[in-house]
Amino acid sequence: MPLETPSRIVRELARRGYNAEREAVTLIASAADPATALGRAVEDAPDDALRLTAEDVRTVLEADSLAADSPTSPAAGPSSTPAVTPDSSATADSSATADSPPESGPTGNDGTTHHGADERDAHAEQPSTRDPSVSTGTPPDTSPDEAGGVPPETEGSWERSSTAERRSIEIEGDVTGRSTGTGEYEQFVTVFRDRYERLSKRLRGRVNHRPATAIQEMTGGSDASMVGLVNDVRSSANGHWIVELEDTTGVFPCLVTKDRDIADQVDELLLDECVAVEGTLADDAGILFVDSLHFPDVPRTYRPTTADRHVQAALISDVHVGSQEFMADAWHRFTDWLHTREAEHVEYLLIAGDMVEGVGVYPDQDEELDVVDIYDQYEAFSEYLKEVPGDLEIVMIPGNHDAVRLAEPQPGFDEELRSIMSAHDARITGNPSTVTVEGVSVLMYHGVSLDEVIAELPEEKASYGDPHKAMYQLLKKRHVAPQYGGHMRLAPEEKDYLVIDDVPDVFHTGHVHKLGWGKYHNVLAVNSGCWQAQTAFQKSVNIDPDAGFAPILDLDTLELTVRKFV
Ligand code: D5M
Ligand code: FE
Ligand code: ZN
Repeated sequence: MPLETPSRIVRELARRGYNAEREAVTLIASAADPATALGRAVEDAPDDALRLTAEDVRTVLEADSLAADSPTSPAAGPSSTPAVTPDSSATADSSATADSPPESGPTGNDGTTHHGADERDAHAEQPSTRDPSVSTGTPPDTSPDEAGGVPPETEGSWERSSTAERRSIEIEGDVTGRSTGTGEYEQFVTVFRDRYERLSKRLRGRVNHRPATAIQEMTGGSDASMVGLVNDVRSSANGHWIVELEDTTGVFPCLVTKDRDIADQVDELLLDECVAVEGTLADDAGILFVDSLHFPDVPRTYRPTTADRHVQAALISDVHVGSQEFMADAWHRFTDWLHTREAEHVEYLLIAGDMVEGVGVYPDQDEELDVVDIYDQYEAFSEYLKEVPGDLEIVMIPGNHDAVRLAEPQPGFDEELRSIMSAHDARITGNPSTVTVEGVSVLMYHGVSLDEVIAELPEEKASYGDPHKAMYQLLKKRHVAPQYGGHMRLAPEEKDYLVIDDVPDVFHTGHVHKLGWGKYHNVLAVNSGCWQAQTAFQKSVNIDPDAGFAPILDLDTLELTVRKFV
């Protein structure tokens, strides 16, 4: 096959059993005759080498004078790089505040479709709106397969700064290898007790709370406060809200009258989340009239940590290899771009679940499978992953389509799947996990609970159009999947791995296949879209996925640039 683009070179090298340094691929791409250069480099590589280095390639290029002799080498052609105008690409300003910047979301090719561009978000602290919508520039009208040509940035050789020793990744909160849950009733009691202990701690300082049993003994008319998990929310005959809270001693009913400001906050309540209330007991002491309601929340003063050098991470999810709708061309464009100079600072790739389409995940899913065997799907995914430059650090968590247990927290891929995906030496961790990259903590969670949050909350607080707002709710509740029993399955471990103990600097999810990002109390929330075109099911329920985008995060400023590869 012709070898004009990095992804093709990488595929050809993979076919011959090699992984390669990014610069090695760049050098081959820029050779006068890439096919010959590749063949010679492979021939001359040490027998035991698994990874072709830039040095290996340079040696053969110099020996055989295969290097391109002018910038207009025969290999050069029209650009196949993604067409995003850098100066108009979307950024999420790190100085922005809650619910801030993005009336985010991709624009269509005609630049007209905006997520959240309607002014449903009427928060007072809304900063002046720039237009942070993704610029599409002029998308290439040919697919990379037809485009033929080396992206200009890959012409000639360029040195990547040698930064491997400055990299760091630490992982916390990973259930992999620690799962003890067998699903017995007592274990659910334990995990909810742990949830209560850890979340109530955040609220105890703010209210002078009493246990449910103590409140039951208090006299009518006294002030009282309680911290509890939401056991039930129902409306009374006259339209007020009755919120039943449960702590480790018992339950107590609380009444929020419909004409109070806080009635608006009742809309945000999910079952099983932890909240605090303050109020006054009714004369008969049978119910608490609520004056204020508090969530564990992220402090408004939270200051994120940033990396101390200019380095970037690509945040993606929902690749869905094995689906007929997997967008291979967009993926090739993305991986080609990763080989270009423009992407030289991208040193990390964080993938938030749904690597493959899986089998039997949804009814009738098999009709849309391109690869029907789950292991073959991972083999195929592994081939696509090989297109990613070998010098990127990759971290992956599973999602609901992956071949791990569905119940959350989900452990990382097992040995068999790891060995299938071993070419890249990716770090494999559970869903959720906190991945700290050069000091920046990224809470990675696939996002199944987002469906629940979006279904339960009013449109302006959480919607598929603004998935980051649903993420804000999870941050506010300090729990990635508060409501038990709906879409989200819970595995009762000895502790609640889904509690957000430490405030992350970045919260990265996927699952809903929509792109959206913004800052909540200075935490950057990013839902990263997908690489799967609309499926028949999605069409039937009007889900219009944002496919083929890669949000690129500056770890030194926490600014985000979304690049489009379709
Ligand atoms: O799900 C992608 C999005 O689409 C997520 O919001 C769930 C929704 N979805 C997709 N297929 C179905 C079916 N069959 N039933 C209900 N909801 C669905 P993902 O799991 O990443 O494919
Ligand atoms: Fe998905
Ligand atoms: Zn999913």
